[in-house]
Amino acid sequence: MDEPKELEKFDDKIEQEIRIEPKDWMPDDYRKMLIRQISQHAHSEIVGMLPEANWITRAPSLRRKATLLAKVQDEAGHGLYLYCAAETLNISREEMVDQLLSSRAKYSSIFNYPTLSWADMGTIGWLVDGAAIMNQVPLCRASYGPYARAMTRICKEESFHQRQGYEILLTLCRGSKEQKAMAQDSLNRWWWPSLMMFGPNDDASPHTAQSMKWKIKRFSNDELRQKFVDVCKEQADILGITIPDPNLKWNEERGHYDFGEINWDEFWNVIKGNGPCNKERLQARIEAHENGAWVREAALAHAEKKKVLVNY
Ligand code: BYC
Repeated sequence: MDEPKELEKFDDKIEQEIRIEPKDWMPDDYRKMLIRQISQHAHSEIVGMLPEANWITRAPSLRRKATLLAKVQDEAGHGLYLYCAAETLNISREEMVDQLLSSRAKYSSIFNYPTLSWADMGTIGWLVDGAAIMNQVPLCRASYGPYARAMTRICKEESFHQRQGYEILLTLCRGSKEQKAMAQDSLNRWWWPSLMMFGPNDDASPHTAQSMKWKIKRFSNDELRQKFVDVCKEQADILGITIPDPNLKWNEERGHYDFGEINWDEFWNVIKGNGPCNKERLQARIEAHENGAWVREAALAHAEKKKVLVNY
């Protein structure tokens, strides 16, 4: 089939909500858009293990330690499903990892902030995993099959993560005055960076319009951010802590909460590599990659040996 006919068939599938699969013809730009988003999503899961890993040895009880350990392991799993989904688009794992380690690929801005207290484990689960769910549930309907299927499983686990985080905060908020103050301090530090997870405002987002046309993204950055604010306000009220935004007010006419202006200078600064922990996070990944070289070499040698045995 010539290209215009292939394109027509592709557009038709998108229109009719028929999933695009790895062996199907797809426009180059669709492939590039997916590789960009899925690989950066995978990097976010992997780098996202670092802030919480910081607290595994200091979790306050065996139950908390086991749960946090399991959560951090889940994030590794998410990274792996997503790298596999991206590999179906004809990019190798090595190339994606190289893009991350050489700062040519991004990962979520949120993981460049430090985890200073135990309450941060609760806040990350509540807000960071909460924002992730808000963004990722619609991605279960993304037009590219392998991405959508990976997201279905990831969302189930994220939902558990969100609840474990909220439960940590509920315990702190119902505890001593000092514990509640720790929860409030944590919310103060994580609230605005969590809103930044949804990306720039729609009018400053170069990819949203095309991504929505191709039904990769189903909602815009601002639509998802608004839904998140609406849900979190109610949840903060139950915890009895205050979202640090004096402009957060119910707007009867819109049926949503109005909220204050995000500090976009801070957002772009973090994305450019100048956030509080960017250098530390990247260094940790570079060291993990270098220290893991022997595992990759051993696995390859083992695979070669098996090939020889099979051929023998
Ligand atoms: N941080 O045109 P836009 C998790 C970049 S991990 C950094 O709106 P798009 C978890 C954007 O990439 C969850 N960069 O782009 C893990 C683009 O740059 P490039 C991570 C950002 O793609 C461990 C430029 O800004 N979730 O749940 O249409 C523990 C313009 O943006 C950010 C995902 O990855 C940001 N916040 O929309 C706990 C979800 N925002 O690529 C939890 C999948 C924007 O042109 N990704 N940029 O160089 C998406 O849904 C979309 O890619 C985004 C951005 C909404 C993030």
